[in-house]
Amino acid sequence: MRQTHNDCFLRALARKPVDRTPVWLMRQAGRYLPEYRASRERAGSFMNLCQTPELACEVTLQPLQRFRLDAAILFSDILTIPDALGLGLEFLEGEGPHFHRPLRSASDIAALGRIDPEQDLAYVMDAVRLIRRELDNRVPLIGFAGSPWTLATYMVEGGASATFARIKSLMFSDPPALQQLLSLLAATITDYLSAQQAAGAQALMLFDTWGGILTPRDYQRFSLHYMAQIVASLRTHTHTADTPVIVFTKGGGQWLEAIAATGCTGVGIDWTTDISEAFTRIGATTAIQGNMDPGVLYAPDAVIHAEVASILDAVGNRAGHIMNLGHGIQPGMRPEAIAAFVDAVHELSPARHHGPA
Ligand code: 1CP
Repeated sequence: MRQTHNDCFLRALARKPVDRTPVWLMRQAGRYLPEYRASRERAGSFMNLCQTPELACEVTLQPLQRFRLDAAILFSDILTIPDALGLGLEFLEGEGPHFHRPLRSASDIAALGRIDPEQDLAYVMDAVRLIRRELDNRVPLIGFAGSPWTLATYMVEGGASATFARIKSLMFSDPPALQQLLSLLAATITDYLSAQQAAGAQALMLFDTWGGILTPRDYQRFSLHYMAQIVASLRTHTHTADTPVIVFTKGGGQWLEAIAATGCTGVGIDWTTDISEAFTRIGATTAIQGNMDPGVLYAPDAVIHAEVASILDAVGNRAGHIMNLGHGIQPGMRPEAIAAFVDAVHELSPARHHGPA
């Protein structure tokens, strides 16, 4: 396979020297882009957008046509796995995800079967292959999945939640039932990520959006334990042994050492952690991805520029930084604000990599 033309994202993940800091953004494809809204309109529904490889490919590439990004991320959703497991996913306009058959009892969990991602999520692998072909090695492609704990929250709640009443109720009243679900998800996610790698994904990311709602003990027991299993399994399979894996727990700043100890290649951090301290804690073994407060993107361009400078200053000339937000782009954000963020990284970061130490 040909070398990726722009490999600064993969080099930074490997903590190798780079000419400038690589940059991409979580949710870089999405409703803040008018061209995304047009594609979604044509698709008719969010699920149809995800399930039609030509459309998924089209929206994956849209942000790359506008901004000088160093990685593409597969356009899909973390909830494709629960959908394939039979929960019946629908995205209601303006309301977010909704499952027709949520898991409401231990017997619902016991009745779940195994899936074969190559078969049951073939549309995702078709999209990965098509995106790789269309990217033509311009930048690497990131594949992803939700963490077992984060998927379990949606599967048990039936959708988004403000209180997490149902998943917490299950966790505290019937931990073995939850652990059964998390084990099944860990095995399924491993197969799913491995299939994405086989289809062409060059780095893999685990989104643990809701790990941060747990106590340190329960984070270890119900979230990190299963992510560590996934990373360990990917490391033992020959074809994924060298594939970089990024683990992102939103709100996980106090657990960085434990996350790095899973053996992942990179750790995503949100904006509530000081990035300089993060490097001191885990930068000797692990790359760090983040961590601008996405809220800065509501501010004028000069403020965005100054915030990028402040993050780059905090990192200094240490290797292994990938610039990103601390969480995803929101629909109301201006595309020009994203351009200001990306352009500031291009303008300000080369001096960090070449200049005096
Ligand atoms: O209306 C629309 O067009 C749908 C909006 C949307 C988009 C653009 C959803 C529904 N998902 C996505 C794409 C998506 N989701 C990507 C694509 C790649 C990218 O450009 O980054 C990725 C990586 C995700 C991952 C995802 N989905 C996460 C983890 C990351 C995070 O943001 O925390 C989560 C929690 C979801 C669930 C989900 N899917 C969609 C929504 C609105 C939500 C959040 C629901 C909630 O509020 O809890």
